[in-house]
This record gives sequence, structure tokens and C-alpha cells, in this order.
Amino acid sequence: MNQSELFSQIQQKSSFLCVGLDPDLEKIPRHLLSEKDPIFSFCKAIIEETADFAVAYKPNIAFFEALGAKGWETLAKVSELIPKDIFTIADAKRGDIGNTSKLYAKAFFESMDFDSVTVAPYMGKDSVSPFLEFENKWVILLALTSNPGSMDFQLIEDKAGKPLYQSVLEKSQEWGSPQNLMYVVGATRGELIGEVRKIAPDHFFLVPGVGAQGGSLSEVAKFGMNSSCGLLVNSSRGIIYASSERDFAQVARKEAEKLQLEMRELLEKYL
Ligand code: NUP
Repeated sequence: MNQSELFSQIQQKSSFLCVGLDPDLEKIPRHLLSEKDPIFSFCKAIIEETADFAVAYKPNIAFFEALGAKGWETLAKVSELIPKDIFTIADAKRGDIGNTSKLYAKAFFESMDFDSVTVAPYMGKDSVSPFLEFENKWVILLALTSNPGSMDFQLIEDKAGKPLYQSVLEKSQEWGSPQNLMYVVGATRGELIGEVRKIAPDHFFLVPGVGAQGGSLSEVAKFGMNSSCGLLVNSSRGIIYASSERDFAQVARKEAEKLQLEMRELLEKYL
């Protein structure tokens, strides 16, 4: 999916919601455990109920990998289930020397047909570029993450006082364009989203951290929205684990709808 198709989905649905699929056998409703593939049944129900409000789905690969070979099969089945007009993100946080990155890219873009994959910038250009060579596919580069440990390295300043995440944003714009490169910017860093937007005015941001991590959707929109929206705001636990009862998917739908309604207002306000 290209940038204008993504923006057109956002306009059609009045939503920039990404539903995070972080399915955990210990957290999914108990009654699903008797199913042949409980994780698949869980994701299927969540996707069916939230697809009206979501412009993206983000399976976090760890939750599938943890189940070994069966988890990979489930991931492939889940990714095939996602409607084709919805953007897909493999949240895998990959990156390695060039020839290895190329195979990570093949895994997510060819073996599985994800639109994008999250990539760590730490190993530099030759570790990121192989992902950028696939047509109509996206790299989502970790810039300023939502977790407390983001302070450990990302905010370290160089001699000129520039924090590391800003160098990542500047340097990586030499590797890709707003047509194939997005950035992860955590919702928990509301005050800094505006700084990131100044450095990357045209790029889409994947923004995790609303819901369970406490980030504010209105702050994200205020500081982060651009003229093509430029935001995919993710919520995982806040949607998928809103209920652990038999009605979990309907409750997830309500949570997704709540966020979408707020997003509709924010789009009207800022776009
Ligand atoms: O900076 C990041 N923060 C973050 O939480 C980058 C991420 N990719 N994530 C992921 O987003 C995290 O691994 C999880 O899959 C999701 C957030 O989930 P939740 O806090 O909404 O449950």
C-alpha cells in the first residue's frame, strides 16, 4: 500500500487507528483454550469486530514466535485474514548486516505479505537499506520509543547538544523517503512529538503507547498530525484485552470505536 492509498483509507474511515495484535495464551479468554488454535480464533474475532474502525493491524511477532513453529503458522493465517485495504505492520524490530537484513525483509514482505516491518536503526544504513528495496513496502524505524528505557540511549546528546533520536531521524532520511519510511514515536513522549514532526514533516509516524501505557491521543494529534494525517496510533492491550469474557470481541469493538470517534474529531480539528 502506498502513502496516498493509506491517507485515503484514513479519510474514508475517519480513523488513524492501528489495532495491535499481541495475543497471549495467558490473557485470552479461557473459553478459547479448547479451540484447535486459540490464538487464531482470538485474532480472528478481534479482526472481524474491529475492522470497521482500523486502518492498520500490527501483529507483534514476539507473541507468535513464542509458540514456535505453530506460532509462525498462526501468524501467516492471521495476516491472510486481514482485509486487503488495511495496512499491515509486522512489529518485529529487525535489523542486521546487509545480507541478513535482506532475508528478514523477504520473510515479512515475500513469504508473508506484510506492508511494513519495524526495524531498529542501531546497526546503520546497510542494515536498514535492504528493507527499503521492496516496492510498495515500508520500513518503520524506531526513533523515539514509548518505554522508560528509551532514555538510556535515545535521549543522549552529542557534543552539539543533539539527542541521538534526532540524529536517527536526520540520517535515515538520506536512506528512504516519506513514501517508504515511517518512524516509531511513542505516545508517552507527547512533548517531544512536536520536535520529531519538525525534523520529519512529511513522514508517517507509528505511535504506540496510548491506552495501557498512558499516552494521550489528543496530545499526539496536536503535536504530530500533518496535512496527510501522518499518524497511525496503536493500541493493543487497551482494545484486545478490554474484556476476558465471552463478549471480548464486542467489547474490543466498542473500545476501537471509542478511539475512532475521538480520532474523527481530531481529524476535523487539525486536518
Ligand atoms: O516504542 C514502542 N513501544 C511499544 O509499545 C514500540 C513498539 N513497537 N511498541 C509496541 O506497541 C509493543 O511491543 C506492543 O506490541 C505495542 C503496545 O502495546 P500496548 O501498550 O498498547 O498494549
